[in-house]
Amino acid sequence: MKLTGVELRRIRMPLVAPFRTSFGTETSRDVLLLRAVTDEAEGWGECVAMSDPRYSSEYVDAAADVLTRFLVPVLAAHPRLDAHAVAPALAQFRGHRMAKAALETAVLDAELRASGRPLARELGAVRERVPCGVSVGIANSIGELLDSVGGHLDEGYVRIKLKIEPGWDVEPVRAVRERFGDDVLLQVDANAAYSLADARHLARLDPFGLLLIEQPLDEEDVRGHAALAKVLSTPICLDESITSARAAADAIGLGACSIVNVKPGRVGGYLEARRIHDVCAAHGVPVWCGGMLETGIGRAANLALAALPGFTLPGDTSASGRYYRTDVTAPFVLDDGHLPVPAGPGIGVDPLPDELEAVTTSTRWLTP
Ligand code: SMG
Ligand code: MG
Repeated sequence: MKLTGVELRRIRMPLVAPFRTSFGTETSRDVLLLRAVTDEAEGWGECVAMSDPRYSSEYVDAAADVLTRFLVPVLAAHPRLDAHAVAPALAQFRGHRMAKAALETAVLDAELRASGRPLARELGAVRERVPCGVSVGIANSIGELLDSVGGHLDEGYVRIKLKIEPGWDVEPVRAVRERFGDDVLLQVDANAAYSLADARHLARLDPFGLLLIEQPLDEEDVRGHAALAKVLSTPICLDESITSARAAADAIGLGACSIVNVKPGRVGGYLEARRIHDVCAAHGVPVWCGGMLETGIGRAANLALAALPGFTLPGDTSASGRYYRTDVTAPFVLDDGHLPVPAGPGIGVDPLPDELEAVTTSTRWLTP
């Protein structure tokens, strides 16, 4: 394949409600979409970087910059491009995994569309639909939280994840358990808001039978997580710390986690995400698919990944309506707590031109 150009398209999608985490409140999603044009087909990729470098060091403007100045020019000069050649070609540039992931996904989508192959089958999917969880932001009050959790359970979500931070942890978990019972699959996500000094406080979550606690400590504090794991009976799951299959193998080897959240954008793409799945499976470590408030484009690809055999826990692969009143693709709608895995070529969905145009804030066409 030969890359003939890449369109960078910035869109702004209003959220149906503000989404608050330990690092900030989102009211809209500023997304960078990539359309890779090759001599054989076109493909789409969605960059999961957020507006500000708070979830991780990456942010949308930086992703657009590194793509424009470094990543796209190198791929455009590649004589025989395929998705497996992308990461080696871009390895000369450090970091920027979210930008690299978006570009690799767009190339992979084009390659798969050219030969009529669905992404799910390419990755090794074994399911046609996947059970879905939902991530519930920090609320203004316990009452508001219970209304929100109750609404999501009524919609059919099979697992609830509560965002936590110091001052919003034990009480919200207790309240949800008291109202909805011990059978609800429940987990929490701190987005690195605690330190090892909080170990005894976090152990107060143990009696509530949580599936896991996600990323309690700093992303670089792998040893701290290993020490915390010795204190908690709640299993530790890492998100921000797992930037590659090597990082996953190290974290597992050090005893820092017993569950892994896989986000293709965070680790450089779907091919590395599959390697993480494989490493975890080899160690008997369950994985689940994380979310970054994706539009239908990123969501479609995540559903393909979530259909792999090692994804034994429900992911943050919620319906489009969890975040967006209108999506840029046909919306993903929950059916009995599940979403369908797209079966068409590539990522299996196409942006709707009018919907896409309505939310576009800028476009830029990059040619060799
Ligand atoms: O897509 O449903 C989603 C978001 C799920 O909580 C979610 N993501 O740390 O796992 C995480 C967060 C990162 C984004 S928070 C703005
Ligand atoms: Mg997380």
